[in-house]
Amino acid sequence: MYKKIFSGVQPSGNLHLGNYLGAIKNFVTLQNEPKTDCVFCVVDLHAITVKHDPAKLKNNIRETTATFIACGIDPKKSIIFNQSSVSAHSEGAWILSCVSRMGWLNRMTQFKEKAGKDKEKASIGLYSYPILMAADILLYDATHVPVGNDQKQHLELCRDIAQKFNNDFKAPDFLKVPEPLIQKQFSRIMSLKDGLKKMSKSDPSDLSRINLTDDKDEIINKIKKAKTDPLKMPEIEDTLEKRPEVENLLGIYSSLLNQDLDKSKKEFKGKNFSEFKDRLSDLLIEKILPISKEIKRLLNDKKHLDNILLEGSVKAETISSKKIAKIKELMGF
Ligand code: AQP
Repeated sequence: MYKKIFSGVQPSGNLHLGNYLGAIKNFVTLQNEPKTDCVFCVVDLHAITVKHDPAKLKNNIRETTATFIACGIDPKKSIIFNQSSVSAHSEGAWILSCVSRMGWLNRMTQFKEKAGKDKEKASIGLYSYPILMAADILLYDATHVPVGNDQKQHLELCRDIAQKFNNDFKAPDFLKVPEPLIQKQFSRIMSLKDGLKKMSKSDPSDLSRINLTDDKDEIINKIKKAKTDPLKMPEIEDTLEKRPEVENLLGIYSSLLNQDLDKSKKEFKGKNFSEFKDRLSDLLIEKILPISKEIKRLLNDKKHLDNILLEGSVKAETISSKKIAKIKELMGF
């Protein structure tokens, strides 16, 4: 079956292990599958939904682009571009916001988490950003969207929007209803400081995450300081519900090796944490350091990165301008 993949990552700095294991690693696998076309977007319009530093935005866009490439996305095989350079995304978001219902958006838990107690002061963009995300996906007729578990609800909203548009404008199957691609295991990597909180770019503590630009000493230090508990490493039959930090670290280890949690549990059962942490640091250094070095190398040639984005934008523009023209026609413009 032919697959059209679309996914995006916000250029809000500090891309981390959660972004890699939850999303980008999967992008690379998909890119290399037969009968699959991929579009990967640096979703810079999403990055302005919270306060951002204009002086840093351009470099953050380049850094996210460099991260895609350093992780294995090949601009010759996949389209890589930044959202703000293709106007159909903003136009599509407005049109689809007139199809979406307030009640649907009011249910989005990520807005509640991100806006916190001060939701009156949150931007309208933060509230409505899942509609922009829907436009991103629907403009490219994506059949599948690889995301981390935190984006599942937004994908469901995107499916609802597509179905309502098709019904309202009597255009069956015009907007393709996409399937989420969420890994069965390890699709939600948690903070190194709190096993109940998602690893996130915006966490004020740098010790809460492994950044994809961290060096060897930073990785060793962060794993050394990662929260654990006073017990020994679990036995295979132990459930980890009450030990979220241990579950998370073992999950990271397993995901990096593409192996079952049980296999990792067996490897370290009953051992001291220090032994496990040393092995985890070594593994992270082996897997993340080459990415980190490649990101830094690519960032030395800004022009090259800008050209990749420009070429990707031209291709993305060709696809999305046709789709937005048809959307407008169906709406009677
Ligand atoms: N902790 C995570 N575990 C698994 N997957 C994750 N993703 C993000 N965090 C984790 C996945 O990475 C992709 C890109 O995410 P994003 O940068 O566009 O936005 P986000 O989900 O809001 O990421 P952050 O790190 O939490 O950013 P901030 O702090 O800026 O809000 C998505 O597929 C996401 O699921």
